[in-house]
Amino acid sequence: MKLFYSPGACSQAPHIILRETGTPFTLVKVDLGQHQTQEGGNYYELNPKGQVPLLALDDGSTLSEGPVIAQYIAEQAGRQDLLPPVGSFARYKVLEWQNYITSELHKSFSPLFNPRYDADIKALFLEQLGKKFKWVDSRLEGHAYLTGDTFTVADAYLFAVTGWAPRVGMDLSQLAHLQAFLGSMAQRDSVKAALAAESQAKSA
Ligand SMILES: N[C@@H](CCC(=O)N[C@@H](CS)C(=O)NCC(=O)O)C(=O)O
Repeated sequence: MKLFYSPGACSQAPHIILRETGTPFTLVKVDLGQHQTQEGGNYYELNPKGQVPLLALDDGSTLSEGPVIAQYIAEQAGRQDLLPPVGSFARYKVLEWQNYITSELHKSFSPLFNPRYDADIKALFLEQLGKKFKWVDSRLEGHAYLTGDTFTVADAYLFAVTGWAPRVGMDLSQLAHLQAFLGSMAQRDSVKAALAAESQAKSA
């Protein structure tokens, strides 16, 4: 399978899960500004939404929406630690986080990256995001990961979006539990490998 991604974008979450599960895959970088893939194709033809990530299966079918891609990869690999089984309450707790991260964190960053939003609006989003991260920090107290001491797909997603904070001038250094989480994540081989591959691609 192929993962269409952009270095440092939300596609980093399914990228980490691909490596975590040992799934064979090829990374294909997308120039989001030019809508071109590194293979030279028009990205809109693959994904009319124009966004990363996109997973392309060997049979030609595609799947978009990062949180769903990560779930698909975890389930295909039979990794119930990354996403608990259908019907279990633990699964809903992971999905609860997936939904929170996508709707409350991920999309609150979008205006901060958009030059067309004015400074007042950006300040409001920064303030709201700051409160949300403070709450996330409180939920991490006493355990390594979001739903306990087991790493799940939601942790990869939180890691990817939290990485954007320095780029928008958000200082999260006082959030001790969140910092401990980032430290644990940085120790994982899957995360190290994903960051190395993306950073190499960025400078290429
Ligand atoms: N709902 C989509 C959102 C994906 C998304 O926001 N991707 C960003 C990068 S993090 C992107 O491709 N932005 C370029 C664009 O929207 O044109 C998902 O969760 O996968």
